[in-house]
Amino acid sequence: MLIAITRGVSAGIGACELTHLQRQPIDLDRARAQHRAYEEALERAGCRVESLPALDDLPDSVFVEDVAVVLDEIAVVTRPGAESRRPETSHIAPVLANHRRVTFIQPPGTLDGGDVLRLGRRIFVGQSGRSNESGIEQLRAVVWPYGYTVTAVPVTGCLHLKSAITEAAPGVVLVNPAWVDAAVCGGVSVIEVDPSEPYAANGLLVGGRLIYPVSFPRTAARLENAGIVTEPVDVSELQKAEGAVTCCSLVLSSGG
Ligand code: CIR
Repeated sequence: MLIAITRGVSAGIGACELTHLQRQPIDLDRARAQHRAYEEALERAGCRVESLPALDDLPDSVFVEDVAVVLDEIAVVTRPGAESRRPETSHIAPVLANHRRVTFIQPPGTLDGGDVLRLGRRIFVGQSGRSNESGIEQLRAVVWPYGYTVTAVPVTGCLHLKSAITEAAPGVVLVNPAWVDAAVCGGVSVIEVDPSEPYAANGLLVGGRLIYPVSFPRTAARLENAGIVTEPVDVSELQKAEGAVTCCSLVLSSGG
């Protein structure tokens, strides 16, 4: 059984952090409707959705992926690179404690879950504006006893490693080669985004389905040509906040 932890869209999302995008008005009602449809897609993929209440004073708190890394063995509460996001961690820690032993990234470390890509027992962490060497080293120290390797990966031009590369199917990654070199992952097949859709590398593989934004039809066609069926979701309002599909949930196995 899979559990997907989500959090409602903050009424303050209009004041979200933005790094690579210009601020645009976000329609809160539409964002909330899109988020509910995303939760329904998670349910169709076999998840029990644990939907947490919105935190209206924390604009980016819908992006729960960034505040934790959850493995079968342990949960690591991160220390987000953006200072405005650090208070989100005290809201997620007690929720995760219902499911896992919880450990915390300590200063001076910073780590955003959006930088953490797990492929089996291999964990890749983006060296981005959000995750620093100390954060990566602390994650490595926590997970190596469980048999995970941690590899730091340079990323340029985007917010997080998973803006640039995600797992699209077992053994297959979807990548924007302008932002990251997929060769670092080794031993996987690679599908490149359509060059006209630079933000298209973020899909959420869950329960054998790829939850994927409707806004990238050319890359979706590439995925479908490769035999990967997508579960389309419209997340246009969340994309204005520099979010994507992985970032709105923490998926964990309830047997872990
Ligand atoms: C931020 O800059 O932190 C948010 N506005 C967007 C975070 C998106 N997170 C993700 O892709 N993992």
